[in-house]
Amino acid sequence: MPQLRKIIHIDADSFYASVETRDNPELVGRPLAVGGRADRRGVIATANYEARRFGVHSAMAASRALTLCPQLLIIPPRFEVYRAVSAQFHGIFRDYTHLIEPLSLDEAFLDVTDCDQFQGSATLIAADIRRRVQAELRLTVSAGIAPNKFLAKVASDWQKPDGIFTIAPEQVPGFVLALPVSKINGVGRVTAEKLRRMGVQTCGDLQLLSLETLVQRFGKYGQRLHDVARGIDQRQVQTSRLRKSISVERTYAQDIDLMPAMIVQVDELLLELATRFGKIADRYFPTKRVIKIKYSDFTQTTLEEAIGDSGEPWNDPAVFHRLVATAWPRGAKPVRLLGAGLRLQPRRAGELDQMSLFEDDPLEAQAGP
Ligand code: DCP
Ligand code: MG
Repeated sequence: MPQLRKIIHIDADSFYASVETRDNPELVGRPLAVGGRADRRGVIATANYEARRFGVHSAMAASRALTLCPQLLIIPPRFEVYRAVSAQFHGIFRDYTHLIEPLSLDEAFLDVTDCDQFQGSATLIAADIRRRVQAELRLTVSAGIAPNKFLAKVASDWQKPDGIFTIAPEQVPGFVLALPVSKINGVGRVTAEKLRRMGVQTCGDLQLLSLETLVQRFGKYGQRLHDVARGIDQRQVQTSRLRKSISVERTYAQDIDLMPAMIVQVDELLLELATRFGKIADRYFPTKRVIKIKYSDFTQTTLEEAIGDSGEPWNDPAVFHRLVATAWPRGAKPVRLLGAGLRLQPRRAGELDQMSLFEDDPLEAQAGP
């Protein structure tokens, strides 16, 4: 029997938007989104709950959001502020535990198994964290409390926004029975549809499939499905994580449809990639070069190629140019986004990178010219 842990998952409510309303109170009550400009093909990073009522959501084109909600106010992101707020969240978390795993700027797992405040009640600890975030930062975060990471994350979403929800160990078997499989991290539209065709909609249904069947249909992920269907998740809260890749990408205001223009853009991406990689080059070496292309119709393709030992530098522009020239004809349509990246290996076994999540903010990469 594995030791039961006490895990809290914290997730700020409509994070970027809440920070903006906090700092600009006249925006309270208005439908608001943070994102790029509609006339520059911007994308919505997040919307407040007023805007969500109109169907506006993250990753939606800003132009589409304005169609759904014409009075929507879209403001540009202020990443430095969100990063500073995130650091303040972590300052509060550290008063309860040092076992903190950040998932993004506004989301983290906390392992409070060994925290003895509030007689060790994880629910009371989470309530206290929520109280302090409200009092000190004037923001709301939702909290989920459970014996493992999988369930804690489900729980934080359960009463969102401004919610708190606990799944006690003895409630786990009952709770998972009716839990839709779409709530499982990693089950996207495709897997959910595949499961639905197998007659599976809830974790209860999923429990009826044997491990053999699941592994046969889903490969390695089958074991994971078998576990989480029963509310089992042994993953530890990881205070630091290994970086596997690094990349930069840009969405363009105007589609690019000529190879010379793409080459110019790739060179710009390489300069930025070199700066970013430079900060971690003492700990990681690149094993592959990667090019990502998103076409005007939003289909995308990636091409990666191992870096040989012929001695040319990883950022040899000629090689990246060739990758783009090889990948582009697959879609042969105008290009709205280009990305360049590297797959990485740690130089020493066990090398960890504390800051990876913060350097890798995908949104930052989205702020196009
Ligand atoms: N974000 C983004 N693009 C996405 C998803 C998120 O830029 N596709 C950014 C903006 C969000 C922040 O990350 O404010 C946190 O993401 P969440 O998924 O936690 O969304 P929110 O905090 O905005 O809303 P919720 O209340 O649902 O947690
Ligand atoms: Mg959030």
